[in-house]
Amino acid sequence: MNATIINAFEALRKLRVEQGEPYRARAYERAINALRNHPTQIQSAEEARMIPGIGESLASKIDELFRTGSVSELQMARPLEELEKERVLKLFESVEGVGPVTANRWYAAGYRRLEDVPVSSLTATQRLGIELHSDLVQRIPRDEFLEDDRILHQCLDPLGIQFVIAGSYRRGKETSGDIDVLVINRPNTDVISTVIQCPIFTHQLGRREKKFLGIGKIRNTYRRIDIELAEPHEYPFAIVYFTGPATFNEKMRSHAKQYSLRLNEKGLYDAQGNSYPAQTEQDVFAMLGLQYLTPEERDKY
Ligand code: DCP
Ligand code: MG
Ligand code: MN
Repeated sequence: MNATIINAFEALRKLRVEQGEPYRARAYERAINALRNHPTQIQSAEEARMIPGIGESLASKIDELFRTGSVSELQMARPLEELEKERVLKLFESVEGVGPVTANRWYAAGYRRLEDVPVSSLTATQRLGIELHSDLVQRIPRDEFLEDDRILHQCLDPLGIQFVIAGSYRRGKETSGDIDVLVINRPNTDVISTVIQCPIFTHQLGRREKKFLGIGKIRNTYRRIDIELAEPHEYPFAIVYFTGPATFNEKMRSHAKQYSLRLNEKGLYDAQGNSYPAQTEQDVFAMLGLQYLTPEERDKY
């Protein structure tokens, strides 16, 4: 909780020590303790100002952090090569199929640009990730999803295949990182193979029995598309899971655990493995003793 603010304050505390300002360092230390004990996620600098131990000057740092995503004083105090390394790692990790481990390995090998990485060392996904990089790093505007939805309906309605676009789009976000499609399984049909016949799909990156990771082209731009396949009885659990966000799912799961229940994208189970069926998303919340939250409300948790 409030880890972003605590990390920034910890860095500012160290900076004050280096600057020979022990009293100011102490002020950060007190604020960090207050933040650690604060029971909720702080949403604004105004809210932070109300917390005893956070004065005007510290609240203004939180304000800057919320507005710009960083504290300029901290950025300026850092050695240049450290900033450069962070920039390069961020670039590498923005490539599909590249995580922190590969990014660090590439940095250690002396690569600084995507062109520096030998093509022969890339996986098929990474190769495509670099080839389509300029498209894939773009956020997807909300109105484009209307088009995805229309095309998928055109394709799948005649076949009786039901789907919902989930993820950040369903949570009402103005832009999304990818397109998350939850599809309901049908007996005697290879549903995923059928779905990816739709003309928006261009590339497959990975596939499992009930999951597809790929790329599609909409309005002349390549986009990441994820498909999850759920059995009809799993749907309420699958839609809660795939709507997210991930932090909300973790909270739901740990909440279930308190009652010795196990929640996942397929169902809710007790310690003996008995499952608790649900008809709707509302049922899933109700069975956990939680008030229903609309998808838009789930980012706060
Ligand atoms: N999910 C999860 N845990 C993960 C990854 C995903 O619970 N480690 C769930 C919650 C996410 C959903 O799957 O909301 C879709 O995953 P995405 O990574 O596509 O995340 P979002 O759609 O929420 O955001 P973005 O706009 O970045 O795609
Ligand atoms: Mg998504
Ligand atoms: Mn996704």
